[in-house]
Amino acid sequence: MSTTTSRSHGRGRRRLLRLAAFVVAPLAAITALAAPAHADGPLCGNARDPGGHNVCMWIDALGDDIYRVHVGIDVHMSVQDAQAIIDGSGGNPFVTKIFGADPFFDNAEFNLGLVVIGASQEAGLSADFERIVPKSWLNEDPGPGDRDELFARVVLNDPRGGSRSFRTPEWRQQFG
Ligand SMILES: [Ca+2]
Ligand SMILES: [Ca+2]
Repeated sequence: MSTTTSRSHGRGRRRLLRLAAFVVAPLAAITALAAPAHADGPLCGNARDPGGHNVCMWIDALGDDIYRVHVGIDVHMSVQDAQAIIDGSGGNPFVTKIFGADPFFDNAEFNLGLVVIGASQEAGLSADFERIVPKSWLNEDPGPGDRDELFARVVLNDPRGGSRSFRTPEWRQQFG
């Protein structure tokens, strides 16, 4: 990723999203609040679109070789546009997929499910995605001692026409 990539805790954004979560998805919100923070915090970036969006990824170890993969995104727009996209898409305009990064070809590994989505004046269109997976799913370079590089691609399909694609920075960790 470019030099504008940075690690950030993004507390303001998360707080906002959790407020929205209680309105639209109370069970999911409780799960999200209980999630332990990764030692390094969320890995966030918006290199290609500074000011236009922010997209974050993090992976928490839950024990017994089980991990929680989480992606959060804010796409800045008016609250009216955000609500129109949510309503027009039937509640989920996003497709969020985890990839293993490699020199020649990035392999698609698995999709994440929507946890919560919301429209707000402050953040525009916001959503969180999550999946709990075994460690083997994150071991995208299975050679002995090979470190793994994972990132998320979030595609926003606007029901009024067009789509946009967002990419997180790479999460680098050895999963096996
Ligand atoms: Ca790799
Ligand atoms: Ca590996």
